Amino acid sequence: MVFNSESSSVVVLAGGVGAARFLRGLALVHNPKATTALVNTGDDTVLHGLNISPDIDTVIYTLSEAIDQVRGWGLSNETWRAMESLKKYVDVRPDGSSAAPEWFNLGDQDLATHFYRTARRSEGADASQITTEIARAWKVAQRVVPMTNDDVATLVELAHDCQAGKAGEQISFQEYFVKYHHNVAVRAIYFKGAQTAKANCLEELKQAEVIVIAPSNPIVSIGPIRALNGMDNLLITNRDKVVAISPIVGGLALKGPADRMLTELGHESSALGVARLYAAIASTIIIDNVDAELKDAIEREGVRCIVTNTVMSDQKIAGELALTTLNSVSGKQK
Ligand code: FO1
Repeated sequence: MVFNSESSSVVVLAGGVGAARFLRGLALVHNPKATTALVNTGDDTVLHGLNISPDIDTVIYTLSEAIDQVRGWGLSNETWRAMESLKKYVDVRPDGSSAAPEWFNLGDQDLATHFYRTARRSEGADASQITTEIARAWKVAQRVVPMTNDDVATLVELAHDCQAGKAGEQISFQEYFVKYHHNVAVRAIYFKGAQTAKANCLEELKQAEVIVIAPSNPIVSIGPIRALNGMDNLLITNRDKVVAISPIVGGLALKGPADRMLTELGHESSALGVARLYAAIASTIIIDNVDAELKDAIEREGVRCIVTNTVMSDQKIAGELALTTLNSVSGKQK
C-alpha cells in the first residue's frame, strides 16, 4: 500500500488532551480533510442543565487553536462571570438539588457551545450532526465524529468508603474526574449503554488506510470506544493497520489518572501494560525513548514496537510522532 498524505484516509480513536495534541501534529503531515477523529463521549454529562461533551470540545478547540493550553480544556482568554453570579444560588438551593454545581466550571465563552449543543439536542438533532456544526463553526477541517449518537456514560465504581461515597457505589465520570479530582481509588469502570449503542464510523474504519489509537487513557477514553457494539471485533479484524501510541511514559501518565487507574484495575502502569491491553487490536505500538528497554518484552507480546519521542511538547515533535505513526503501518518504518 503506497501511503498518500493527501488522499489516504486516517481514523484516529481519540479521547481528550493527548489525542487533540496528536491530531494537531497529524495535520502537519497529513491532509486534515482525509483525517477523521472518532471521539470518546463516555465523559459526556448534563450539568447546569446543559449537555456537555468534554472530549469532543477539547478536540475541536485544540484543532481550532482556541484551547486554553494550561487547563487543557475550555477556551483561552476565558472569563467566569456566569460562574461568579451562580454562587448566590448555591446558598438558596434545596438539599439534593443538582442545580448550580459550582465544582464544574463553565467559562462565559464556552457556555455558547453548551447552549448550542443543548438547544440542538432538544430539537432532536443527533450528536454527529451537532458535532459537525460545531466543528464547522470553529473552522476545523478534520471530520470530528462522536463515537456513537447514543447515550453512553462512563461510571466509576469506588474501591473504598471515601469522600465520594461508599465502596461499591458508582459515580459519574465527571464527579470522579473533577468533583473528586480523581483522588479516589477505583474498583471497576462501566460504560453504561455501550453494548446497545450504535458505533459511528464502522465503515470508515474498514476503509481507512491507518487507524491510530491516540495517546489517550486506555481505560476511560479508548475503553468506551472499544466497548461499543462491534467495535472491538472490527479492530481485531483490521489489526494490521491499527497502531497505538502509549500514553504512559516512564510508568506515568503525562496528564490525568491513567497510571493510577491502570494499577487500581490490576494492569501494569507502563508501556508494556498498555501494549498488553492493546495486543488484540493493534499490530504496532509506539513508545517513548525512556521506555526503550521495554521494546523486547512488548514484541514478545506479539506487538511490533517502535521507540521514539512521544512527548509532544511542541507541534514539531507532534508532527514527527504523527509521521512515524503513519509510516509504522505502511511498513516503511523499520
Ligand atoms: N475539568 C476540571 O478539572 N474542572 C472543571 O471545572 C472542568 C469543566 C469543564 C467544562 C467543559 C468541558 O468541556 C470540560 C471541563 N473539564 C473540567 C475537563 C473535563 O472534565 C475533562 O476534559 C474530561 O472529561 C476528561 O478528559
